[in-house]
Amino acid sequence: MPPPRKRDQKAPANAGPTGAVNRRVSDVDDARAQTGTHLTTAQGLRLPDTDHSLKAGSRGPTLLEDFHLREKITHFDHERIPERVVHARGAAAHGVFESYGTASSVTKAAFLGKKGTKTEVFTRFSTVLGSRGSADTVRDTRGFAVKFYTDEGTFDLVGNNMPVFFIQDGIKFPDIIHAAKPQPDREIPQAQSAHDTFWDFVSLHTEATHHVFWNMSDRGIPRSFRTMEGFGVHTFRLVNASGETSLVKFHWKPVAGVHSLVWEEAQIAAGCDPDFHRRDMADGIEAGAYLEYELGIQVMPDDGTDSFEGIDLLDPTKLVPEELAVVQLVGKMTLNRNPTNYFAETEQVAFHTGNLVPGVEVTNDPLMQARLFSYLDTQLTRLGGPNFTQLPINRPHCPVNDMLRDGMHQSAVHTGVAAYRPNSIDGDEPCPADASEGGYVQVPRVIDGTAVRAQPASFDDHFSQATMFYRSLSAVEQDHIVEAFTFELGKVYEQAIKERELLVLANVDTDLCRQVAAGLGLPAPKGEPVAEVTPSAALAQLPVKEGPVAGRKIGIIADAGSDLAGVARLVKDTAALGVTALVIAPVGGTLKSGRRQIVVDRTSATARSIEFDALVVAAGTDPNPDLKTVVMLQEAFRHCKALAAWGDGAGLLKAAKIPGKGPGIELADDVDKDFTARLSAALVLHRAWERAPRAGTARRRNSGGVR
Ligand code: HDE
Repeated sequence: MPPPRKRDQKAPANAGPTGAVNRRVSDVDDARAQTGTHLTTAQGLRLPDTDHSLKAGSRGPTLLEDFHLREKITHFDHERIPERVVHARGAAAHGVFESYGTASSVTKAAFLGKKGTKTEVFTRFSTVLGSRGSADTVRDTRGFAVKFYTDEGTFDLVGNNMPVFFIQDGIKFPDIIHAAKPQPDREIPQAQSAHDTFWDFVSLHTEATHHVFWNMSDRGIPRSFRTMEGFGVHTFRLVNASGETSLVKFHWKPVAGVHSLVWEEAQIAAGCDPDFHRRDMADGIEAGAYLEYELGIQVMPDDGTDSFEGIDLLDPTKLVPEELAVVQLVGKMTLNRNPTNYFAETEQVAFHTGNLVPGVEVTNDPLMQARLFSYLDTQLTRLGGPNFTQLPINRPHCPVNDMLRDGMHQSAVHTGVAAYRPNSIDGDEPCPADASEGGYVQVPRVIDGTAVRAQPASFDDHFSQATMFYRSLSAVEQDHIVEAFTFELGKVYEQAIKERELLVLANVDTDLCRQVAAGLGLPAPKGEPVAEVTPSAALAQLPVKEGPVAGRKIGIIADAGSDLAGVARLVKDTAALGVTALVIAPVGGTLKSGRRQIVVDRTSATARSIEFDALVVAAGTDPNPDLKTVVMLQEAFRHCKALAAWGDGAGLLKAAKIPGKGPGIELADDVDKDFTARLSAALVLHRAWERAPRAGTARRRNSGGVR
């Protein structure tokens, strides 16, 4: 807290005229919580003992007089704040955004200006439905919220990993969330949509269909945060220096490619490692494998129609296919620093769709309009008052002079007496001037209309883009959607809800509906799906575009009898590619052979296949594995991951009933360059999808099988 300033004192260089100093999270001394070398009370009183309460005799009752006990317990009792009403489960990282300088023709936003302009960012990823302690890998939409600390003020791009949303009007948000969160009688199920109220809602509000298809697709179970796309969802209005406007959709394109888990893997991870995604991000950053995403914009003319190629740009259940408006890359975000303290940063960060900068404006999308109210409002309860912008993580990284005063948890010590403007009293305390340059001025817009609770007719098409999405996917991805619908509806108790959702599916794709109905043991109803859609190749995750191998993880199965020189070489060679190799052995400690020693990273009891993108068996390893190792290898095989062995290590694969050859199975005599290169090529492909078990369908709409 800055000391009170006398009238004749100069403000510190980084202070606004009110004296409120702009500080960053790194200014830990500001909190006066971890200074000095001795334990103290919150008042700074040194404490010789914090393990024993003050009692009337060593076996007597505790004295009310014990102020230290009371302070310690009282503070503890109030350590929790309300979790976010949605997106409670999240993880975040700091980073930097660098402009490519390619957006300046459409926006005057300084952070998108000159090539090379750098802006600090804080990005929080989240699931929507689960509580703060729920599992990372549940089937759900993921939040992708980025705070840009720009020189012109903070800009928040509060997006998701899917380009569309369940509802068209924000007034329905409490309803969809009540339906999707655990049911209120028993608070079951946690963090998932596979239950009656969710399917009741989405089958009654068919505008949700497109988003439901994204959730049931592989996008609902991302492999990691680093392999997720992000979308601003709504249409934004960008304004350039000449005042010309365009309508845009924001996209984040992960440099590592777009990859997902398979359903069984997601379920195993939810039990074995509920922190799967946050651990992956934190470990990756710590190991120097930073997360990278390019920001892109689809630019559409702002011609007064708010539509483009027949697509209503104000309807958040619709996307604009990339084939109609290419995604132009305008910059790159690199997440390169883990938070120091989860609560201070990740939990207390407050995003707000109304945090805009000159050059970025909103549109009339009725979902976006409701959000503009909600994000500020929710912080009042969650962060306990109106001063949450003073929390270190929420402070702008530019001067602030807001003329806001007082309120709960006020931590600025404002000087002067005239907290209004203009004023003639605080003489040498000049009140802030109007920003004649660089101020935020909305582009003048004509607003005219009759007050009605109604929506345009164009919002009535609930199915055609769901059909387009489904038919744009590869056969493997389509199979996954069939399986996901069959699983989720199979968890629904009410027959009427299943039947109603089948009717929705019948209006999207007849064959899909037939397959799901067969899985549920119900007749397939007849619908009227649109006859013709133009598929959008950009919506499919397969075929995989070769991405970087860095950031991938392999497990090397070895024991005391293994070729430890080969193990050491593989660890070294893969590390050079940015791949983390962990050694898995029957017991912990060190594997020793002669003078060579290899530290065991995982035992067969602590390792599980889900952690690895590939498993490799070392030569010399006992070919009679324990059951856990067999399960691990079989899971990796079922999940289409790369499997490899050198020398007689292949015997262990055989013992686990893994075929001796086939897609994604790499065997070699020795660890050499060729072996590492083949392993790396398999990793880059993410999975050997050719091994995927096929759902019972002969029909393949998209040019047959995996393309
Ligand atoms: Fe949110 N949303 N939302 N949302 N949302 C919140 O804000 C809300 C919507 C999104 O990591 C809340 O601080 C309404 C769409 C993310 O802290 C709350 C509506 C999209 C996050 C809220 C929507 C999102 C939130 C809860 C419909 C994608 C997590 C706590 C009108 C474009 C941000 C909070 C973080 C969080 C309201 C719809 C994304 C209650 C009313 C569409 C990523 O204010």
